[in-house]
Amino acid sequence: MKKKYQLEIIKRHPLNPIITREDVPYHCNTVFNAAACKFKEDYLLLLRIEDFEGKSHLTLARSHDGLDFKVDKKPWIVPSKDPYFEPYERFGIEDPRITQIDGKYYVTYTAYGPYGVRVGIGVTEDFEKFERISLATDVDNKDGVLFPRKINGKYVMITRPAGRGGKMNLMWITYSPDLVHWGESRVLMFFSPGAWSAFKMGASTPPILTEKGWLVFFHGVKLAGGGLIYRVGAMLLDLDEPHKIIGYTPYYIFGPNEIYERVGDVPNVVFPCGTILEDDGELKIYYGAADTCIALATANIDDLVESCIKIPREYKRP
Ligand code: M1P
Repeated sequence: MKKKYQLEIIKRHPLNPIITREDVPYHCNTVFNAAACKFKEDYLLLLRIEDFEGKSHLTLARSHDGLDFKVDKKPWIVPSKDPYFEPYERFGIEDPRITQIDGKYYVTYTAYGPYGVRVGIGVTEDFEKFERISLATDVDNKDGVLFPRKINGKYVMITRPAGRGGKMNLMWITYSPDLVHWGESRVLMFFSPGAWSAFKMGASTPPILTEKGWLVFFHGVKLAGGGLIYRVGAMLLDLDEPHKIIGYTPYYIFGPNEIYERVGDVPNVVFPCGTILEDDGELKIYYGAADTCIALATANIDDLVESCIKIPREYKRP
């Protein structure tokens, strides 16, 4: 089998971008960074939509083929008015991820308020009623992705506790009996795998179960002369001891190249928050481009796993 060059593994859809603000039935500034899942016969995206005050909320979009999406007429999850959650969501809710666990759909999101950012968690069974469960982290900790099953009886989540603004390159893994109380935390990845992610990193998409381990995309950010560049790498984690990194891509495997990724509210950003694995091994990857629109790319799941392990490297934490 011919080996694929690292930037050939993930292929953009020719009809990109697949959702822009013109597709949103109400006025908004931008639409980007969407969670994804299948629900009944539909593909669902949970879109981050930024209004003209600069605040974000989350709105559903639905499709029969994973490409042609219809955006709901109104937002689904908006910043909470509940006295406990309100101060922490006052500036908006951002960057959702969806993880299905035991038949329920858990949404993790960035709660953004005057004190900084936290990971919020809520649950739905029908994509109508949404119940908040917790603000799972303290301040300045975001990019929370939940594993799709409990491991050793505990919920597992990757987050990025990284100082105000997240200007540090590390990810942690943490455990919970109930999605409210989190502990047994430890560093998952510290020190970027390369200069391409030296400025900061964060988990991008919820872990995908493969025979060889949990496959997780992460974003890596480089501070270049012209500003930040957001790119994507992948890592493979041990199935039973997910704090153990089996392998990872020392280089990025996806980065901004097309005009819709290079130009927008924040240039040079590709930011996946959701994937859908098809029965034939094709992985649909939904990503925000330049914080302005949503695009679709695809990859073969085996190629992605191979990209993590083909250069054997032991991940050494300092
Ligand atoms: O503007 C690029 C991204 O910046 C932030 O991501 P992070 O804190 O992980 O670097 C988020 O605001 C994200 O939504 C945005 O796409």
